[in-house]
Amino acid sequence: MSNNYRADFPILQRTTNEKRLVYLDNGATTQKPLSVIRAVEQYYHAFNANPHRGAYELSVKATEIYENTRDKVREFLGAAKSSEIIFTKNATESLNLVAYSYGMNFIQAGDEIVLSIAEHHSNLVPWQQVAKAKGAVLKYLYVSDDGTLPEAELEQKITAKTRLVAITHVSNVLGIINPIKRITELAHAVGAVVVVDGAQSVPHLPVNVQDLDADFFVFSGHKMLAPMGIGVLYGKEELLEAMPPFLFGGDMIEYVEEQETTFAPLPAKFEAGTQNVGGAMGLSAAIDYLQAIGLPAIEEAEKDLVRYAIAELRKLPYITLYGCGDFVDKTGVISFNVQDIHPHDVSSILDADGIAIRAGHHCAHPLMKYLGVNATCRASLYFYNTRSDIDALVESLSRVRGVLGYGLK
Ligand code: 7TS
Repeated sequence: MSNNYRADFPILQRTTNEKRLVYLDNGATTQKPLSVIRAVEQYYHAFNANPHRGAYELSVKATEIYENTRDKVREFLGAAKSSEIIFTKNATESLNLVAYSYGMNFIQAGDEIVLSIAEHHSNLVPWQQVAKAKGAVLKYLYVSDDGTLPEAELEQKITAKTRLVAITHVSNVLGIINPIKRITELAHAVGAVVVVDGAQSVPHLPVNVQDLDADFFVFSGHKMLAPMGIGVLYGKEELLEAMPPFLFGGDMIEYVEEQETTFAPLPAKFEAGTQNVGGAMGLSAAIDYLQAIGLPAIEEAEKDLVRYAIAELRKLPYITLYGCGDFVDKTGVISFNVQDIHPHDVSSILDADGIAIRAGHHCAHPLMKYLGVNATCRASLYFYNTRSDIDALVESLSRVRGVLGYGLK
C-alpha cells in the first residue's frame, strides 16, 4: 500500500524535540485524522443536545447520530442486531460490565474461569474480583516461546468445569493473533461463554463477531482513530437479556415506582446516564475512514511493515525480540529489549530523536513475570507508519548502547 495517509493526520505534521514525529505507540492510542476531528467539532457546532430526551429538532438529531453510529458498529462487527451493541467509555468499562453483570451473577463456587497469561490487566483484574467474590478458580493458558497459544494448552485447560473464557484477540505486548474460533468451539462444547478482548484487533484486522462466535466482544474507539471516551460492548442478545443492569439511573429505566423499577429493553438497559454522542460521531467518522481503506488492506500493510521491522531489528545483535518468531501470525506490535539498558532509558533516548515508543509493563504484569522480564520496549505500528519510520527507529536504537557508554556488539 503506498502510504500518504500521514497527510490526513494533523498531529503527524508536528515536530517533537525538533525532530519529525515518528509515532510508534499506536497500541496505547492512535492519532486522529482530520475527518474525525472535524466530525467531533461539527457535533458541538451544530448538533449538541441530550439524546433520547427532548422532542425538539436538535435532540432528535443527536439521537439519530447516536443510533446511526450504533448501526454502523453493528455492521462493522458483523453483529446480527443493533440492540447487541452497547456503548461504554472504553474496553475496560465494557469488560467490567460483563464481569459485574454476567460474572457476578452466573459464575458459581468451584467454576473455572480460563484466561491467557497475556491478558491486559483490564481483562484479568475484573475476573480475579469475580473469582474471589464467587469462590471460582482462575486458570491460565500459558503461551509458548514464540508467544502463541499451543492447541494442547487449550484442550487441557478448557474442561467441563470451565464456565467462562476471557481471552485477548491480539496481545498488546506480543501482537500475537489468538485462535479465537478454535477457543469458542472448545468453550461452547463444554457450555462456557467466551469474552473476547478486541482492543488490539478491531483497529488492525477484519473482525466478524458471528464468524468468531464470540459471546462478548469489546473494544475502545481511541485505538482505532476515534476520540477517547467511547467504547463498545457486543454481546449475544440472549446473554444480554438475561443479565441485570450494571449501572442504574436515567435512560435505562422503563417505570420507576417508590420501591420498584422496571428496566428499559436492550441496549438502553446498559446505558445509564447521558451518553458520549460527540464521541459516537467521531467513532462513526473513524469507521468510515478505516472502511475507505479497507481492513484487509490495513492488515496486509501492517504485516508487511512488521516483517520489515523484525528483519531490520534482527540485524542488531544486542536486541532481544519477544513474540517475533518466523511463523507467528501477528499484527504490528513489537516488544523488545536492548541488552543492559532499561526500557525507560531506551525510550528517553529515542524520544530525543522524535520517536515515540512505549516502555514498561504494558499493563500485563503476569506476562512480564512469565517472560522473566520487568519491562520491555514496545513499538506498535498502524497503517500510517512507513518504512522510513522503521528506519528511524533502527537507526536510533543502533546508537542507544553507545550513548550510555556500552559497546555496540
Ligand atoms: N485490552 C487490551 C488488549 C489493551 O491493549 C488495552 C489498552 C485495554 C484492554 C484497555 O483499553 P482502554 O481503552 O480501556 O484503556 N492497552 C494499552 C496499551 O497497550 N498501552 O496503553 C494502553
